[in-house]
Amino acid sequence: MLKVPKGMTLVVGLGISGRAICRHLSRQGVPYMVADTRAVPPGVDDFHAAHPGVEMHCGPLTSLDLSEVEEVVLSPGIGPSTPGLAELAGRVREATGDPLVVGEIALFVRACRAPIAAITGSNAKSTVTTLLGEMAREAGRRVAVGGNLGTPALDLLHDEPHADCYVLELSSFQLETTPRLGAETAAFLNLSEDHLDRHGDMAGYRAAKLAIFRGARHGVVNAEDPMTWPLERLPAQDRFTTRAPQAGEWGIAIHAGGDWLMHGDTPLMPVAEMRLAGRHNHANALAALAMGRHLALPMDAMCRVLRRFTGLTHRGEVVAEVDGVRWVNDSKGTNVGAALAAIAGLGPTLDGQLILLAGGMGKGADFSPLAEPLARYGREAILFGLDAERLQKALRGAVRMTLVEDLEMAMARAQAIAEPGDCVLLSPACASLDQFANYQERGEVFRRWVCRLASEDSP
Ligand code: UMA
Ligand code: ADP
Repeated sequence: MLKVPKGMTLVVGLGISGRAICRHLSRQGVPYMVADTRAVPPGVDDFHAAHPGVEMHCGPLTSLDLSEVEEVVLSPGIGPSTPGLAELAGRVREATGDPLVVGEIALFVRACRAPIAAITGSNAKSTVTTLLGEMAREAGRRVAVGGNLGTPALDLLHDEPHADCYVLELSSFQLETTPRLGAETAAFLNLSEDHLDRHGDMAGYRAAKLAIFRGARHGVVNAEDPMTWPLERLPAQDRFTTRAPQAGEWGIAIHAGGDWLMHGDTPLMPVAEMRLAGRHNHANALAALAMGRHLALPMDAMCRVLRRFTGLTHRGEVVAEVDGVRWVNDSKGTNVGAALAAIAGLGPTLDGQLILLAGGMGKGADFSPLAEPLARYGREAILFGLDAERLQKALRGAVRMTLVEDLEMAMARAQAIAEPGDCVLLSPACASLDQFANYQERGEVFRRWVCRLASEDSP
């Protein structure tokens, strides 16, 4: 059994976060070694080259003696109940009283000197994080944006040390190992089924996400989703809704003959001026506005961003309109909650009907919540991939359905049945891994196909 020497920190995971943690500890002069549960983790050689002399252990953590370890810093992909770590639960570091096992974000909090704006939720994290970052930039702030979105939080500290605000997208995996975030403003956007293999059940998943509010000065929650409400009283809190807002809430109401984004009874801007489509994206805008206002960003700068922000690729992205049919790539709709929001969000904005392309690896989820909005807005659901039949069973009676082999066949079928005013929406409610490398590749296949269709169509 390999003993981690006294005073030595153990970094677990050799992925993007693990490497960022190692770079950070090296800069801080903290002695550490690295472990990865895989026998041959990708990129070992690069790691040795970048960190000569750092000891590495590959394989089960149960073959490590951690009795005298100084601290264990986990990558998000490795849970605290991984064999070999579970025994450390509840133990604290003598020197500081902090939990012995933490994650990357705990190190970030210790080293960060500027306010943190943090965003979590089952869906829409990346969109709201990017929107808020753009709003802060538009307001002239020096802002650094990252976290689960891509650039590890610890790299931001190094790359942008003089930022006056850090905007972080945080996953339940990252929050689970963050004892106290102490955010200036923290948003919990929505909660729907995901990652249950890691968190056990919805209660465990929610508890992990609620950690975003620990030590927060201001919280932003979804008025329509009580699961996002903190258990403790925060110094200040805002609520957003897609309905008419109550006093103090952020919402949507009729003003001057159209729908407007509102703060209480103050109209902010017409929804029609936003480039992002769908009710779900209006909710995302309201969440970003609520956080931005707490950070004292001017409303006119924030609204300018909403007027030009077209969204992130693969998230409700309008690829083209061909013969009056809108083709929307929402390949990032990898779970039922996301697809539900996309269908229910886009449905009411259409002159025609919705043609849904869905399927892939369903991760055991219950697809039945999709039946109601499809019954209301759907022309047809075209189903492909591993769980097409499970989807078909769950949607029986709600909407017309066709089963096909793959996405390209689904698109050909959609083209054949679409009528002007319709929207063809790829929001699969499933992971892509049965037929694609990842959701990005699935979205690219969709985009290429639509672009070809659009170019054939042009004279
Ligand atoms: N792994 C092992 N053994 C180890 C370490 C990792 O088997 O010892 C496996 C994990 O189970 C996982 C993979 O390796 O399948 C990657 O895990 P990691 O923790 O090393 O991941 P990173 O490369 O550090 O990337 C992480 C986030 N990934 C995860 O949380 C799984 C990235 O989010 C994030 O962009 C990055 O940190 C920077 O912050 C990705 C993600 O899928 C996009 N996140 C999930 C989501 O959004 O739903 C939470
Ligand atoms: P995340 O980073 O949480 O995965 P993204 O911003 O990448 O979130 O969006 C992922 C998917 O979530 C989108 O493709 C869309 O299907 C769905 N989505 C967008 N806004 C919302 C919302 N307000 N509520 C629920 N789902 C949403």
